[in-house]
Amino acid sequence: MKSDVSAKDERKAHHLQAHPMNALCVGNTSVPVLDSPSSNAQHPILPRCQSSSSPEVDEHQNGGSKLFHVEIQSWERFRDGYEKAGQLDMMYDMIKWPLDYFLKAWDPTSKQLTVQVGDAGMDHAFWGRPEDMTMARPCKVVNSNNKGSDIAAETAAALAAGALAYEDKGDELYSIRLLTAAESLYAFAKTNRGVFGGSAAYYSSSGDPDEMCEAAVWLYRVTGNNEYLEDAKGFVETAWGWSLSWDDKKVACQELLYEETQDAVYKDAVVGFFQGWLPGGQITYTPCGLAWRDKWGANRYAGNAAFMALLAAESGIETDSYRKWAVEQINYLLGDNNHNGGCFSYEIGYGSNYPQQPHHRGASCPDRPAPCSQAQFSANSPSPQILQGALVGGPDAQDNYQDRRTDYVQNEVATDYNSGFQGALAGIVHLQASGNLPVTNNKCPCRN
Ligand SMILES: [Ca+2]
Repeated sequence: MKSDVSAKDERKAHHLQAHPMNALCVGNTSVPVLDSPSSNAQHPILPRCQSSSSPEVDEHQNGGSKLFHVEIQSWERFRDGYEKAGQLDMMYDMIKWPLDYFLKAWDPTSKQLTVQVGDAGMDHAFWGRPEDMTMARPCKVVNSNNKGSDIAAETAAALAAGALAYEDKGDELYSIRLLTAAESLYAFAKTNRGVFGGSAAYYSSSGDPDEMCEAAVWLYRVTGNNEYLEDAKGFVETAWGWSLSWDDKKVACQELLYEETQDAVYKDAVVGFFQGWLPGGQITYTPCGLAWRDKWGANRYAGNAAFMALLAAESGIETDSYRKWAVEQINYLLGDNNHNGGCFSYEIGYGSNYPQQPHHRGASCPDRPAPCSQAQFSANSPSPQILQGALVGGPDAQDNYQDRRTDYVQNEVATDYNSGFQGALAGIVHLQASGNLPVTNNKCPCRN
């Protein structure tokens, strides 16, 4: 078995250089946003495709569900962590917004999935509040003519995982709606295979077997139907993943299948992934010990990998070493580093020493009716709104980090940045509660 880490690394690096605006997509639903909507509110986006005025909180939306299923996976495994933190209701609220969105996005009659709202170019040319956006918001769709089984299957996985979450919550009706949509969307994806190219400049996609595999496993978990499990075994790739990212979810499906089957093939693939990630493998480590996968959002890759390590540990794979490594990575993100005198949290709002200038348009704007424009983008001053809970991109390979809004490589925030990170936090609370928090040995410990 060979790792594909190096090849992926090169492809990714090339992709990022070729598309310097790559990471400007911000304001997605699962990063804690300002003015959090109530759980009963209707999502206004889908009926507004092509509209010239749209008041939604979200901005340019693409990539389908990205790593949304990861959030629900963390709920499933570390539910007690959310309970102990008093965040269980918030978790249900957080996942219901995108689930409602996906239900509206998928039309099983015409077999069409809306996968993107907004024109990326026009969207990125604007700096200001989302509620002040007035440009056209054209949609991109996936159907039998425009293939996109990667996004369709990822969305099906999210819907199926959501069905499990809401069944557990006791909302049987909503759970059935989610499952029904998940099954028809998965069936559509299976008969219309092909990678979606419509977001290539922003969230490129290199293949769909990982998403197909995830959808099949989650559907098996909800229905118990063995056909789904057999499908998943057919789709799974046992190569070692580059990371857990919007494009590459191999390791997630390897872990899911190991949990379902206890088959050593899948376990070995997960172990291989972490051989690449743990010290001595193929990942650069910063002097203070961050597993640094890429200059673009290094924290996000570390957070996602830490979450996977906690999941793998929970299923009995290298439990002690994976837990220790995962907690050390999260420790780094929350303060065990040397930035700004040390004890710097890359999660906004945690402690008192955290990023002041995330690359986030809404957060950079003063309260209305004060104007907000490009001047706020360039202003070298703290954002007036606190984007509580968002993880910013992170440092370079030498632990250097500049808290500047204009630097979107280091200061981006996005759903795929918070998905694994927040799951890892729930996992750590779970370890604390069960008396299993490992002893860690961070290189730049916070002494305050
Ligand atoms: Ca993929």
